[in-house]
Amino acid sequence: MHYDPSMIESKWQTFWKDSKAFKAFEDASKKKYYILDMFPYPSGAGLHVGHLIGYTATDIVARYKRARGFSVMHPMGWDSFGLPAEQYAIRTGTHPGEITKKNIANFRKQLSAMGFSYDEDREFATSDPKYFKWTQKLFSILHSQGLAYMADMAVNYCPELGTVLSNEEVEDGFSVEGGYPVERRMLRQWVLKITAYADKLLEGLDELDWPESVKQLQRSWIGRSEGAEVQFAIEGKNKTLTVFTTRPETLAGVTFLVISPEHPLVADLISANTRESVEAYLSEASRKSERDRVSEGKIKTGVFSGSMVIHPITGQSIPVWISDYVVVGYGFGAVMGVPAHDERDKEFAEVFNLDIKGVICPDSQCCINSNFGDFCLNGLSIDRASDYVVRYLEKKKIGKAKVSYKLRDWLFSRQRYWGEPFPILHFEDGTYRVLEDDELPIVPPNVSDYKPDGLGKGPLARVSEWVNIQDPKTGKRAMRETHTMPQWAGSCWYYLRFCDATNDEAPWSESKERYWMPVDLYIGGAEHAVLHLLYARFWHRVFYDCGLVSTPEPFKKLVNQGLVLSTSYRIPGKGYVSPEDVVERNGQYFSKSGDALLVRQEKMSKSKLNGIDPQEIITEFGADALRMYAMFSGPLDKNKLWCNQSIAGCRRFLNRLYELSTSEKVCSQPADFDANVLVHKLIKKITEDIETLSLNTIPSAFMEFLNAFSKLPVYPKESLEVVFKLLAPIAPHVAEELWVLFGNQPGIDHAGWPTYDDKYLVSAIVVYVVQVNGKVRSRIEVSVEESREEILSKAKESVFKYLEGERIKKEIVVPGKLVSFAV
Ligand code: ANZ
Repeated sequence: MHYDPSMIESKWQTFWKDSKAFKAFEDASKKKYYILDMFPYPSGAGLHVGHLIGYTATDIVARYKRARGFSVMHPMGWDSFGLPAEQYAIRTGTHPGEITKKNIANFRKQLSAMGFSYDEDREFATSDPKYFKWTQKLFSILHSQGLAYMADMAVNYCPELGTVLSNEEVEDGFSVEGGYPVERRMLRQWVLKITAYADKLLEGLDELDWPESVKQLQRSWIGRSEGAEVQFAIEGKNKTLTVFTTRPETLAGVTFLVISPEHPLVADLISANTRESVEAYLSEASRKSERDRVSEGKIKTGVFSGSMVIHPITGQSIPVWISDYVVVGYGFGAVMGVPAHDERDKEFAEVFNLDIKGVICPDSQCCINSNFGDFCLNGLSIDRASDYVVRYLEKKKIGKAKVSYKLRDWLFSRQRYWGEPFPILHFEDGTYRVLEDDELPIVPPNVSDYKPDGLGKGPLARVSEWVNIQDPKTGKRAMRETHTMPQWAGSCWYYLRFCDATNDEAPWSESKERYWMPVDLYIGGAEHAVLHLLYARFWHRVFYDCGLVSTPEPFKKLVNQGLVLSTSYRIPGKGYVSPEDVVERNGQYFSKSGDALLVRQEKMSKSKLNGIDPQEIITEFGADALRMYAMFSGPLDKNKLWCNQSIAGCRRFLNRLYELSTSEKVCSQPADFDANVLVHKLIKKITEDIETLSLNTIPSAFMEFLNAFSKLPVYPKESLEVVFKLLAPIAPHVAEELWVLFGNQPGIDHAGWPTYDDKYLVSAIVVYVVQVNGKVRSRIEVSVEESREEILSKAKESVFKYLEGERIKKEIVVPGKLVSFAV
């Protein structure tokens, strides 16, 4: 019989859908397994093959765990608020909700063509009022915990996008989304106090089964530094300047102070003759992005403020400078300049000719030049001197131990239309009120103009009848908040909503959360290493502290999938060429018009014309072949090069299996020893590969198996049924089809997972005779995979008493038979 995926695949997809084959139940008698993908933003471009790699991996594990008797939850949903839909709306005048609906329908169709085993009853979109009602509610919980506040903040404002961006959304002074210039502005914003959770977010990392690289990224993003704060009295003013230092032991080497241009004391420090130069410098600095200001290698700039401070140890007057290499939001936005021991301070001192005074001996790494009465560090090691200084500062009440974090509070306002409105009413007297549960959801009004206003208020501000209301609860005149939440809001808790997706009374119920959480395996792209994964951990930890969830961390095990690369062709200086328009001559590549082409392996993208449409692959090879190939292409967490020929190879394997299973050599006799050896070896291999997520070696294991199995005189039905079960997670359609063709009830995922019997694996064990000087002294059992070194070491151990005190002159290994020592 001939294998035709186009007939088989849609048939089984309909069957699974209609029979709700993958519905997840809170079954107390079973162990649960919650397996989650990072849900997609439903873009207009449709599903990307990059999505498919991760989604196929999770689906394999989900189907495997189901077969092993777990109660599996494998859901899918849509992260559907976001800028692209809004920008499309601006260009076309279509409501972003309409666009989103269309895109979701397309994504759903594409995913279902892959045969993924989602519990469809749990599907939701974050832009649905039924969902964001609870996002608004959760914001009010954060607010009630004192973790949401309003502040005038220097923000990253992107005029082109018409919105404020978080630090994470800005790279080198340009927006990550779209690459537009970003400038600094003051705006009144909602801010979430993630800094209050810095230590908890650090500690929580230790217990997680995550890639070390991701944990390290989060640690350095949080950036915990231990040190001290030191106060310097400003000369002639009754004020002090406080700095943060990680090197208190260098205190005697301070020859100047530097503050950031935005420091609140700048105005106090200016003198009549520095006013002009300081103001010029401040306006210059305000035009630079933060990244430009602090980047290394640039010539330091700065200006003398006009004031001096008194050095607390030496009593000397030292100048206060203003420079943009000092970061406004870090520590106190002020630095004690120790040019002898800090590179940036040294560069600064060299530009402005400031004193340099060494206080640490470069050879002994001990303190020198630091003896001033009751303050004496000379001869002390750095650590001891540091402790001494901190105690000294505390005693004199001019400083104390201090921990600083790189992490800043999270700017949570966006000036956009297509996001969650805040559940906030502002009153004329400047106060505000958080809306109560019975007032939610607050749904954005329908508008026809989504353009940003450039004033930092957001498009909602133009809808006067929506903004200006009489508060039904207080009777006061009130204005709605016109900012919206950032896209991260919806993805901060979606994994909790999946536990109880249709609950109208609460975001989730306690019992369901307790059953399903934490997520056992979470797979997604490495680009979320900090943003989404840090924000979600933050919300979750707050919920945990409020008693709303049962685990401190949401995602137990995390795997980052690698990127999919594909060959791109480019005419240097001109642009990309589609692969169809490429001609090969003697290993060289040319465009049809004869230009020599640059051939590269790059991340797949539309703009590089090297994208692959999953739908085309499915039409040509079938979803099962594509699923198999998605694993075959390489280890899950590594980048991989897309190769259509290998998909054809996967398809040929499925053809052969199908033909073999429907051939006349299929018999109903019990499997003999030879058949069992092959089958049980396969069971062991596939089971271990799925357990360890070494999914890339599964397809070749099946291919090797089939090569050997096809040589058997007959094909026992019971052996093939085991093979179908093993294949079901990877190529579920064909596995289900053959399973049913063999006379079984549909639902192979629920038919149990085969186990192997060691007695059939013995063929993989070889017995070696061990000789010493020609005499047989022992026998050892070794697996066939063992290396020569391992065999020799086992052999030596077994004849230890004959080798003791002897010199081995010769060692011989005859593979599969004999080890011989001459002593
Ligand atoms: C004196 C000193 C001497 C410093 C020395 C370093 C080396 P991390 O490790 O990143 O926490 N600093 C403090 N606040 C700053 C700000 N707002 N912008 C830029 N730099 C700032 O760095 C802490 C060190 O960075 C602090 O320790 C301070 O310089 C500087 F040999 O103080 B140090």
